Amino acid sequence: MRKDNIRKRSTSKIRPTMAVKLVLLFLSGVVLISAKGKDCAPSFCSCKKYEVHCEMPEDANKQMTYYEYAAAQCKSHGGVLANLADPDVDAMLKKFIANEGLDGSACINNFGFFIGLTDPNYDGSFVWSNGNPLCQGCYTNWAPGEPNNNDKKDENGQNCGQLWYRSNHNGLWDDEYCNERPKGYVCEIPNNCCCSETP
Ligand SMILES: [Ca+2]
Ligand SMILES: [Ca+2]
Repeated sequence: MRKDNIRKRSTSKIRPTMAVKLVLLFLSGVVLISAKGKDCAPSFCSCKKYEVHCEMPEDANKQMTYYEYAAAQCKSHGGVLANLADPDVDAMLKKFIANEGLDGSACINNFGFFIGLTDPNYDGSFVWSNGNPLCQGCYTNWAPGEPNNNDKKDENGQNCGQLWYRSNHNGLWDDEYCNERPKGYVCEIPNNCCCSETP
C-alpha cells in the first residue's frame, strides 16, 4: 500500500474538495519476471490500483447524475468505479479509509463513497461495473436492512451502491440515490505495468 499524493483545491463558492489517491496494488498469480530493459509483460500481471476520492463539489455537473459524474471521473483516470466482489479488496479499502481518516467530515460530509454497483433496472438485480451480476451466493456486505430501495426522495428508488459511513455502518454497502450529492467515490484502475516496479 502506498499513498501517491493528496491534492486539495477550493474556490470561494465551492467548499474544499480533496482527492486522495492511494493505493493497493494486487499481484494475483503474478510471475515476477525480470523486466529490466524490456517492457513489462501485461499477460503476467494482474494488478489494480484503487483510488479513494473525497467528495466532489455539490454543484458538479448537474447534466448527469452525481453517480454518472463519479463514474466519468474514474473513466478520465483510465478506470471504473470499483468492483468490490472480492472480500479482501472490500476489507482492505475499508481499512485504508479508516486508517487515513477518510470516513470523517474532512473527506465526506454526505455519508459515503460511491462504488461500481448499480441496480440499472430498478428491480433489485445489482450489477458490478465490470458487468458481472451480484449473483446469489456471491460475497455481499450490505448494511442491515439494505438494499432497501428507499423511494422517499426519488420515485425510481435507490439504485447506486455506496460504502456507507452513516452512524456506525463503517463502510457496509447501501443502495443510495444516484443523484445524492456530494459523495466520495472509489475508482479501480488497471495497472498492468506493476511488474516493472519489481526489482
Ligand atoms: Ca433499486
Ligand atoms: Ca438504501
